[in-house]
Amino acid sequence: MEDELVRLKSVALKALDSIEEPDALEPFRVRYLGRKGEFTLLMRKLGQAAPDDRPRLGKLANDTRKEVEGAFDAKKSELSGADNGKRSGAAPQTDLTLPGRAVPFGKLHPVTQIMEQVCGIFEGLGFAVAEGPDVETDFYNFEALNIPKHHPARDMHDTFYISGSVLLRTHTSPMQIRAMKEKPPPLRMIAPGKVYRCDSDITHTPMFHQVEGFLVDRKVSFSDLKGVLTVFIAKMFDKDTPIRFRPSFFPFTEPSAEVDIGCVICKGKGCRVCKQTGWLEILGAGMIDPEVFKMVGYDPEEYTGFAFGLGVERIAMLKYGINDIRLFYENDLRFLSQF
Ligand code: 2NM
Repeated sequence: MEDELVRLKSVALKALDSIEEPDALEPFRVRYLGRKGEFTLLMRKLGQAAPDDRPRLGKLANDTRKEVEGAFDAKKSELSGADNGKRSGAAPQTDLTLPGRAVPFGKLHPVTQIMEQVCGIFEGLGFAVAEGPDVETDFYNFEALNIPKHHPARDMHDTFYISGSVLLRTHTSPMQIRAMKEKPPPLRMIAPGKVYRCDSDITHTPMFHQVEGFLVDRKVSFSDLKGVLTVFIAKMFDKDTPIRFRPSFFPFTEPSAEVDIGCVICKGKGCRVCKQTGWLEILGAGMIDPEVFKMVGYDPEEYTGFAFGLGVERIAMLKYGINDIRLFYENDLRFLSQF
């Protein structure tokens, strides 16, 4: 009986301790202290004890019960707030001198910030901003860009297919194809947005952001492309950042080039980021292939144009010295709030 009393007391006090709402008080009282509660049930067993033990056990049972009742009353007044301030003897309730609660400010995601900066520069150069669906068809994503079925160039983009010829766009150029099909030249546009490729490591995420752009008119030349990209790089990075064009290949441009800038980390001296070359690749570009013009109904004899594309995360990583692209998408505010 003694053991049972000790156990009941500890169970009851523990249950009382975990109560945080006034509504939970009455069920506690009924269960432990009520007429048919645990204490009453235990005290009924007093009759079974040896007559000599009864007075001692009876007193112990009463004392234990009183102790729990006392704790219950204390809890009740604590939860009703009647005790506020009494303990310290000071005036109760609100401390008007406390500073107000700070409202935390959100900010734009670093990738969004860079995307807005890139678009802002091209808008300043007269480029309009195109929009289009993330879910595309084989025609807009590949066929119209001179990437026929079973062409090895399709392997460059590990495509997420939704069904047959419906897929997640692997670049933002489908928006540009749509724009060219709708409007005759002259046209200059950028297409910012999410793109998807089945690829994941420290420099690739299955979803990332691109800004692509193009300009079509009569007599557009490669020097126009160089001029526009030189201005873009001067505005995006340091004003005197070195820039170079390297021959490359894309199915939708001919000739094609990859554009490097002098390493922003080591200023061209050679470091880990630029793999000791002193240069960083940041853009792909070229003169739009006549085959693309035929697909959108432009006359390649009359018009020429240039196009370019860049990865927004890559620019953000170079600008901020971030070495793992996945940090952008872990939603860790300690990382994100730094930008
Ligand atoms: C790049 C590189 C080179 C490009 C081409 C076109 C379009 F639709 F006009 F043909 N848009 N973007 C292009 C050209 C994109 O990204 C690395």
